[in-house]
Amino acid sequence: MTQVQISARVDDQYALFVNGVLVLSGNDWQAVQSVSWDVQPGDVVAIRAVDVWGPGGAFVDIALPDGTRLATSTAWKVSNTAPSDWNVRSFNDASWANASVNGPTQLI
Ligand SMILES: [Ca+2]
Repeated sequence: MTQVQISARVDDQYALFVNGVLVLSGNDWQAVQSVSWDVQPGDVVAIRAVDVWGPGGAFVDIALPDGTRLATSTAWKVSNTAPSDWNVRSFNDASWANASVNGPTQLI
């Protein structure tokens, strides 16, 4: 296990999961929230983001102990609908679209 720092800022509301476990949530688009969490290769970080009004977007940054940063990017998968198991390791997201970057780099 490796302890990472997961930070998120979402316009407007979100719930962030690691392997289906809720680890962060919020409803203030101006606030960055962070949590330290133990992960291992193959773990899934998933975020449910909801835009209530105006522009919307989500930014997630995962900081590893060696300085590596894994931020939201076009490598992340997105969908407007999801089955109940969408946020666990066994879920196959092959049919989901890649995220698009909107505005600043790494804002999806
Ligand atoms: Ca919004």
